[in-house]
Amino acid sequence: MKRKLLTALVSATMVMSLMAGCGSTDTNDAAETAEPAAEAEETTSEEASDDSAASGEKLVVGFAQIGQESGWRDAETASIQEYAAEHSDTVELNFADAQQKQENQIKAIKSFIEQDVDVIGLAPVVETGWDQVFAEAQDAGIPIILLDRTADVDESLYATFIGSDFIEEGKVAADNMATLIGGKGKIVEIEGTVGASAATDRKTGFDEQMAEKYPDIEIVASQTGDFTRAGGKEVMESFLKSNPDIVGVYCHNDDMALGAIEAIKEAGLKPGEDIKTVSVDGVHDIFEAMVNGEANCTVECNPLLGPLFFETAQQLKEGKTVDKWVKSVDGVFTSDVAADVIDSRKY
Ligand code: GZL
Repeated sequence: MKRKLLTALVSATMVMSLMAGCGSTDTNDAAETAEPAAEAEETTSEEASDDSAASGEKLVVGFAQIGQESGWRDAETASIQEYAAEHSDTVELNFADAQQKQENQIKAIKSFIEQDVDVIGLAPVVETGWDQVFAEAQDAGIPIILLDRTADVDESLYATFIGSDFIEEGKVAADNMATLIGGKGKIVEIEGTVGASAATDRKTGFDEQMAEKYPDIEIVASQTGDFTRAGGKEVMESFLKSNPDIVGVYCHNDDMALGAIEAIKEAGLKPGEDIKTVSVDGVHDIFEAMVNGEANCTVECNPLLGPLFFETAQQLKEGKTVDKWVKSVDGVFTSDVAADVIDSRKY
Protein backbone atom coordinates (compact mmCIF):
# COMPACT_ATOMS: atom_id res chain seq x y z
CA MET A 1 0.00 0.00 0.00
CA LYS A 2 2.95 2.30 0.76
CA ARG A 3 4.09 2.22 -2.90
CA LYS A 4 0.62 2.97 -4.21
CA LEU A 5 0.01 5.79 -1.70
CA LEU A 6 3.37 7.37 -2.56
CA THR A 7 2.56 7.16 -6.29
CA ALA A 8 -0.81 8.83 -5.72
CA LEU A 9 0.74 11.61 -3.63
CA VAL A 10 3.49 12.24 -6.18
CA SER A 11 0.95 12.33 -9.04
CA ALA A 12 -1.34 14.72 -7.16
CA THR A 13 1.62 16.93 -6.29
CA MET A 14 2.78 16.90 -9.91
CA VAL A 15 -0.68 17.88 -11.13
CA MET A 16 -0.99 20.67 -8.58
CA SER A 17 2.51 22.01 -9.25
CA LEU A 18 1.85 21.90 -13.03
CA MET A 19 -1.38 23.87 -12.57
CA ALA A 20 0.42 26.27 -10.22
CA GLY A 21 2.99 26.76 -12.99
CA CYS A 22 0.11 27.80 -15.29
CA GLY A 23 -0.55 30.92 -13.22
CA SER A 24 -3.48 29.53 -11.29
CA THR A 25 -2.94 30.32 -7.62
CA ASP A 26 -6.53 29.76 -6.48
CA THR A 27 -6.38 26.77 -4.14
CA ASN A 28 -9.87 25.80 -5.38
CA ASP A 29 -8.63 25.62 -8.98
CA ALA A 30 -5.56 23.75 -7.81
CA ALA A 31 -7.78 21.47 -5.70
CA GLU A 32 -10.08 20.92 -8.72
CA THR A 33 -7.16 19.95 -10.97
CA ALA A 34 -5.95 17.55 -8.29
CA GLU A 35 -9.24 15.64 -8.65
CA PRO A 36 -8.99 12.37 -10.58
CA ALA A 37 -9.47 12.77 -14.33
CA ALA A 38 -13.02 12.37 -15.73
CA GLU A 39 -14.13 8.75 -15.57
CA ALA A 40 -12.40 7.00 -18.51
CA GLU A 41 -14.38 4.70 -20.80
CA GLU A 42 -14.20 0.96 -19.96
CA THR A 43 -10.82 -0.11 -21.35
CA THR A 44 -9.49 -3.45 -22.47
CA SER A 45 -6.53 -4.81 -20.61
CA GLU A 46 -4.29 -3.84 -23.57
CA GLU A 47 -5.58 -0.24 -23.49
CA ALA A 48 -5.32 -0.30 -19.70
CA SER A 49 -1.87 -1.75 -20.06
CA ASP A 50 -0.99 1.04 -22.54
CA ASP A 51 -2.47 3.54 -20.06
CA SER A 52 -0.28 2.13 -17.31
CA ALA A 53 2.68 2.35 -19.69
CA ALA A 54 1.75 5.93 -20.52
CA SER A 55 1.38 6.78 -16.87
CA GLY A 56 4.68 4.99 -16.27
CA GLU A 57 2.92 2.89 -13.62
CA LYS A 58 3.64 -0.79 -14.33
CA LEU A 59 1.56 -3.74 -13.19
CA VAL A 60 3.76 -5.19 -10.43
CA VAL A 61 3.12 -8.90 -9.78
CA GLY A 62 4.65 -11.33 -7.31
CA PHE A 63 4.36 -15.00 -8.30
CA ALA A 64 5.16 -17.86 -5.89
CA GLN A 65 5.71 -20.91 -8.11
CA ILE A 66 5.76 -24.46 -6.70
CA GLY A 67 9.03 -25.59 -8.25
CA GLN A 68 10.22 -27.65 -11.24
CA GLU A 69 8.67 -31.04 -10.46
CA SER A 70 7.29 -31.79 -13.93
CA GLY A 71 7.42 -30.87 -17.59
CA TRP A 72 3.98 -29.34 -17.11
CA ARG A 73 5.28 -27.04 -14.35
CA ASP A 74 8.22 -25.96 -16.49
CA ALA A 75 5.81 -25.11 -19.33
CA GLU A 76 3.68 -23.00 -17.00
CA THR A 77 6.72 -21.16 -15.64
CA ALA A 78 7.92 -20.46 -19.19
CA SER A 79 4.48 -19.13 -20.12
CA ILE A 80 4.52 -16.72 -17.16
CA GLN A 81 8.10 -15.53 -17.57
CA GLU A 82 7.86 -15.16 -21.37
CA TYR A 83 4.73 -12.99 -21.07
CA ALA A 84 6.47 -10.75 -18.52
CA ALA A 85 9.57 -10.46 -20.72
CA GLU A 86 7.47 -9.60 -23.80
CA HIS A 87 5.53 -6.94 -21.84
CA SER A 88 8.39 -5.53 -19.75
CA ASP A 89 7.27 -1.98 -20.53
CA THR A 90 4.01 -2.47 -18.61
CA VAL A 91 4.62 -5.50 -16.39
CA GLU A 92 7.11 -6.17 -13.59
CA LEU A 93 7.33 -9.82 -12.40
CA ASN A 94 8.86 -10.81 -9.06
CA PHE A 95 9.16 -14.61 -9.39
CA ALA A 96 9.92 -17.06 -6.56
CA ASP A 97 10.63 -20.83 -7.01
CA ALA A 98 9.60 -22.56 -3.75
CA GLN A 99 11.36 -25.87 -4.47
CA GLN A 100 8.01 -27.62 -3.72
CA LYS A 101 7.98 -26.34 -0.11
CA GLN A 102 4.92 -24.55 1.27
CA GLU A 103 7.01 -22.59 3.78
CA ASN A 104 8.97 -21.09 0.90
CA GLN A 105 5.76 -20.06 -0.84
CA ILE A 106 4.52 -18.43 2.37
CA LYS A 107 7.86 -16.58 2.76
CA ALA A 108 7.59 -15.37 -0.84
CA ILE A 109 4.02 -14.10 -0.31
CA LYS A 110 5.15 -12.20 2.81
CA SER A 111 7.98 -10.58 0.84
CA PHE A 112 5.55 -9.63 -1.96
CA ILE A 113 3.37 -7.94 0.69
CA GLU A 114 6.44 -6.06 1.97
CA GLN A 115 7.23 -5.00 -1.61
CA ASP A 116 3.61 -3.81 -1.88
CA VAL A 117 3.02 -5.49 -5.25
CA ASP A 118 -0.29 -4.89 -7.07
CA VAL A 119 -1.28 -8.58 -7.33
CA ILE A 120 0.04 -11.86 -5.89
CA GLY A 121 -0.08 -15.07 -7.95
CA LEU A 122 0.29 -18.52 -6.37
CA ALA A 123 0.16 -22.15 -7.43
CA PRO A 124 -0.52 -23.62 -3.97
CA VAL A 125 1.59 -26.76 -3.55
CA VAL A 126 -1.03 -28.10 -1.11
CA GLU A 127 -4.59 -27.02 -0.31
CA THR A 128 -4.29 -26.20 3.41
CA GLY A 129 -2.24 -23.84 5.60
CA TRP A 130 -2.88 -20.57 3.74
CA ASP A 131 -5.45 -18.72 5.86
CA GLN A 132 -3.08 -16.49 7.82
CA VAL A 133 -0.84 -15.30 4.99
CA PHE A 134 -3.85 -14.79 2.70
CA ALA A 135 -5.44 -12.62 5.42
CA GLU A 136 -2.21 -10.60 5.63
CA ALA A 137 -2.36 -9.99 1.86
CA GLN A 138 -6.03 -9.00 2.16
CA ASP A 139 -5.23 -6.58 5.00
CA ALA A 140 -2.55 -5.05 2.74
CA GLY A 141 -5.15 -4.64 -0.02
CA ILE A 142 -3.33 -7.05 -2.38
CA PRO A 143 -5.56 -9.51 -4.32
CA ILE A 144 -4.44 -13.13 -4.77
CA ILE A 145 -4.84 -15.13 -7.99
CA LEU A 146 -4.68 -18.93 -7.52
CA LEU A 147 -3.12 -20.54 -10.58
CA ASP A 148 -3.52 -24.23 -11.54
CA ARG A 149 -4.25 -25.49 -8.03
CA THR A 150 -6.83 -24.43 -5.46
CA ALA A 151 -6.47 -23.60 -1.77
CA ASP A 152 -8.85 -24.68 0.99
CA VAL A 153 -9.69 -21.17 2.26
CA ASP A 154 -12.77 -18.97 2.41
CA GLU A 155 -13.52 -17.62 -1.08
CA SER A 156 -13.23 -14.07 0.25
CA LEU A 157 -9.47 -14.56 0.71
CA TYR A 158 -8.63 -14.86 -2.98
CA ALA A 159 -9.80 -13.08 -6.13
CA THR A 160 -10.00 -16.03 -8.54
CA PHE A 161 -8.79 -19.54 -9.41
CA ILE A 162 -7.51 -19.97 -12.96
CA GLY A 163 -7.24 -23.67 -13.76
CA SER A 164 -8.75 -26.95 -14.85
CA ASP A 165 -11.57 -29.10 -13.50
CA PHE A 166 -9.53 -31.91 -11.94
CA ILE A 167 -12.54 -34.02 -10.97
CA GLU A 168 -13.69 -33.98 -14.61
CA GLU A 169 -10.16 -34.92 -15.70
CA GLY A 170 -10.33 -37.95 -13.39
CA LYS A 171 -13.68 -39.03 -14.81
CA VAL A 172 -12.44 -38.73 -18.40
CA ALA A 173 -9.35 -40.75 -17.44
CA ALA A 174 -11.55 -43.47 -15.95
CA ASP A 175 -13.73 -43.75 -19.06
CA ASN A 176 -10.64 -44.00 -21.29
CA MET A 177 -9.03 -46.62 -19.02
CA ALA A 178 -12.23 -48.70 -19.14
CA THR A 179 -12.26 -48.54 -22.92
CA LEU A 180 -8.58 -49.54 -23.13
CA ILE A 181 -8.92 -52.63 -20.89
CA GLY A 182 -12.34 -53.76 -22.10
CA GLY A 183 -14.15 -52.79 -18.91
CA LYS A 184 -12.48 -55.37 -16.67
CA GLY A 185 -9.25 -56.21 -14.85
CA LYS A 186 -6.91 -55.08 -12.07
CA ILE A 187 -5.31 -51.63 -12.31
CA VAL A 188 -3.08 -49.43 -10.14
CA GLU A 189 -3.11 -45.67 -9.50
CA ILE A 190 -0.08 -43.39 -9.00
CA GLU A 191 -1.17 -40.21 -7.22
CA GLY A 192 0.22 -36.69 -7.32
CA THR A 193 1.60 -34.68 -4.38
CA VAL A 194 -0.17 -35.54 -1.13
CA GLY A 195 -2.61 -32.75 -0.28
CA ALA A 196 -2.47 -31.04 -3.67
CA SER A 197 -5.90 -30.21 -5.10
CA ALA A 198 -4.89 -31.56 -8.52
CA ALA A 199 -4.09 -34.94 -6.91
CA THR A 200 -7.04 -35.06 -4.51
CA ASP A 201 -9.60 -34.20 -7.17
CA ARG A 202 -8.12 -36.34 -9.96
CA LYS A 203 -8.33 -39.27 -7.54
CA THR A 204 -11.90 -38.40 -6.55
CA GLY A 205 -13.04 -38.12 -10.16
CA PHE A 206 -11.32 -41.35 -11.27
CA ASP A 207 -12.19 -43.53 -8.28
CA GLU A 208 -15.84 -42.41 -8.16
CA GLN A 209 -16.31 -42.97 -11.90
CA MET A 210 -14.79 -46.44 -11.59
CA ALA A 211 -17.03 -47.31 -8.64
CA GLU A 212 -20.17 -46.01 -10.35
CA LYS A 213 -19.72 -47.29 -13.92
CA TYR A 214 -17.13 -50.09 -14.00
CA PRO A 215 -17.75 -52.79 -11.35
CA ASP A 216 -15.44 -55.27 -13.09
CA ILE A 217 -12.39 -53.00 -12.80
CA GLU A 218 -10.51 -53.18 -9.50
CA ILE A 219 -7.98 -50.57 -8.28
CA VAL A 220 -5.67 -52.91 -6.36
CA ALA A 221 -3.13 -50.27 -5.24
CA SER A 222 -2.84 -46.45 -5.08
CA GLN A 223 0.18 -44.47 -3.87
CA THR A 224 1.77 -41.04 -4.34
CA GLY A 225 4.61 -40.48 -6.79
CA ASP A 226 4.68 -36.73 -5.94
CA PHE A 227 4.09 -35.70 -9.58
CA THR A 228 7.70 -36.56 -10.51
CA ARG A 229 9.10 -39.01 -13.10
CA ALA A 230 11.38 -40.61 -10.47
CA GLY A 231 8.46 -40.99 -8.10
CA GLY A 232 6.32 -42.65 -10.76
CA LYS A 233 9.07 -45.15 -11.61
CA GLU A 234 9.76 -46.04 -7.96
CA VAL A 235 6.07 -46.62 -7.16
CA MET A 236 5.46 -48.66 -10.33
CA GLU A 237 8.46 -50.90 -9.54
CA SER A 238 6.89 -51.77 -6.18
CA PHE A 239 3.41 -52.20 -7.69
CA LEU A 240 4.74 -54.66 -10.30
CA LYS A 241 6.42 -56.78 -7.64
CA SER A 242 3.22 -57.14 -5.60
CA ASN A 243 0.67 -57.09 -8.46
CA PRO A 244 2.06 -59.06 -11.45
CA ASP A 245 -1.39 -59.36 -13.07
CA ILE A 246 -2.32 -55.71 -13.52
CA VAL A 247 -3.51 -54.57 -16.96
CA GLY A 248 -3.51 -50.79 -16.51
CA VAL A 249 -1.95 -47.85 -14.65
CA TYR A 250 -3.58 -44.42 -14.08
CA CYS A 251 -1.14 -41.63 -13.20
CA HIS A 252 -2.20 -38.16 -12.02
CA ASN A 253 0.33 -36.63 -14.40
CA ASP A 254 2.31 -37.58 -17.51
CA ASP A 255 5.70 -37.32 -15.80
CA MET A 256 4.81 -40.12 -13.37
CA ALA A 257 3.44 -42.16 -16.28
CA LEU A 258 6.77 -41.75 -18.11
CA GLY A 259 8.53 -43.04 -15.00
CA ALA A 260 6.08 -45.95 -14.75
CA ILE A 261 6.71 -46.80 -18.41
CA GLU A 262 10.44 -47.14 -17.65
CA ALA A 263 9.64 -49.50 -14.75
CA ILE A 264 7.30 -51.60 -16.91
CA LYS A 265 10.00 -52.00 -19.57
CA GLU A 266 12.65 -52.89 -16.97
CA ALA A 267 10.28 -55.57 -15.70
CA GLY A 268 10.29 -57.12 -19.19
CA LEU A 269 6.73 -56.06 -20.03
CA LYS A 270 5.39 -53.92 -22.89
CA PRO A 271 3.92 -50.56 -21.73
CA GLY A 272 0.94 -49.58 -23.87
CA GLU A 273 0.24 -53.26 -24.64
CA ASP A 274 0.62 -55.56 -21.58
CA ILE A 275 -0.18 -52.62 -19.30
CA LYS A 276 -2.29 -49.74 -20.63
CA THR A 277 -1.46 -46.21 -19.47
CA VAL A 278 -3.72 -43.22 -18.84
CA SER A 279 -2.36 -39.98 -17.42
CA VAL A 280 -3.05 -36.22 -17.27
CA ASP A 281 -1.30 -33.10 -18.63
CA GLY A 282 -0.64 -33.58 -22.37
CA VAL A 283 3.09 -32.80 -22.30
CA HIS A 284 5.20 -33.43 -25.40
CA ASP A 285 7.04 -36.48 -24.01
CA ILE A 286 3.80 -38.42 -23.46
CA PHE A 287 2.87 -37.81 -27.09
CA GLU A 288 6.24 -39.24 -28.09
CA ALA A 289 5.54 -42.29 -25.90
CA MET A 290 2.13 -42.71 -27.56
CA VAL A 291 3.69 -42.43 -31.02
CA ASN A 292 6.13 -45.18 -29.94
CA GLY A 293 3.23 -47.36 -28.75
CA GLU A 294 4.35 -47.17 -25.09
CA ALA A 295 1.48 -45.01 -23.77
CA ASN A 296 -2.22 -44.97 -24.57
CA CYS A 297 -4.00 -41.83 -23.42
CA THR A 298 -3.37 -38.37 -21.93
CA VAL A 299 -6.05 -36.02 -20.59
CA GLU A 300 -4.95 -32.48 -21.40
CA CYS A 301 -4.45 -29.87 -18.66
CA ASN A 302 -3.38 -26.55 -20.17
CA PRO A 303 -0.25 -25.04 -18.49
CA LEU A 304 0.05 -22.06 -20.86
CA LEU A 305 -1.72 -19.75 -18.41
CA GLY A 306 0.71 -16.79 -18.46
CA PRO A 307 -1.28 -14.42 -20.72
CA LEU A 308 -4.61 -15.09 -18.95
CA PHE A 309 -2.90 -14.69 -15.57
CA PHE A 310 -1.46 -11.25 -16.36
CA GLU A 311 -4.63 -10.03 -18.10
CA THR A 312 -6.61 -11.03 -15.01
CA ALA A 313 -4.04 -9.33 -12.75
CA GLN A 314 -4.40 -6.12 -14.79
CA GLN A 315 -8.18 -6.24 -14.40
CA LEU A 316 -7.80 -6.65 -10.63
CA LYS A 317 -5.35 -3.72 -10.52
CA GLU A 318 -8.02 -1.62 -12.23
CA GLY A 319 -10.48 -2.61 -9.53
CA LYS A 320 -12.56 -4.83 -11.79
CA THR A 321 -14.15 -7.99 -10.42
CA VAL A 322 -13.44 -11.34 -12.10
CA ASP A 323 -15.16 -14.73 -11.97
CA LYS A 324 -14.21 -16.82 -8.93
CA TRP A 325 -13.15 -19.68 -11.24
CA VAL A 326 -11.76 -19.11 -14.72
CA LYS A 327 -11.86 -22.69 -16.04
CA SER A 328 -9.32 -23.96 -18.59
CA VAL A 329 -10.72 -25.76 -21.62
CA ASP A 330 -8.89 -29.06 -22.08
CA GLY A 331 -9.01 -32.00 -24.51
CA VAL A 332 -8.11 -35.70 -24.38
CA PHE A 333 -5.71 -37.50 -26.74
CA THR A 334 -5.30 -41.21 -27.46
CA SER A 335 -2.43 -43.00 -29.21
CA ASP A 336 -4.31 -43.34 -32.51
CA VAL A 337 -4.13 -39.54 -33.06
CA ALA A 338 -0.74 -38.87 -31.40
CA ALA A 339 1.32 -38.88 -34.61
CA ASP A 340 -1.09 -36.43 -36.29
CA VAL A 341 -1.05 -33.83 -33.49
CA ILE A 342 2.42 -34.08 -31.90
CA ASP A 343 3.99 -31.44 -34.15
CA SER A 344 1.23 -28.93 -33.36
CA ARG A 345 1.59 -29.23 -29.58
CA LYS A 346 2.66 -25.99 -27.87
CA TYR A 347 4.22 -27.58 -24.75
C1 GZL B 1 -2.25 -29.14 -12.63
C2 GZL B 1 -0.91 -28.96 -11.92
C3 GZL B 1 -0.18 -30.27 -11.77
C4 GZL B 1 0.19 -30.96 -13.08
C5 GZL B 1 1.47 -31.62 -12.69
O1 GZL B 1 -2.94 -27.92 -12.71
O2 GZL B 1 -1.11 -28.40 -10.64
O3 GZL B 1 1.06 -30.00 -11.10
O4 GZL B 1 -0.78 -31.88 -13.53
C6 GZL B 1 2.14 -30.53 -11.90
O5 GZL B 1 2.26 -32.06 -13.78
O6 GZL B 1 3.17 -31.02 -11.12
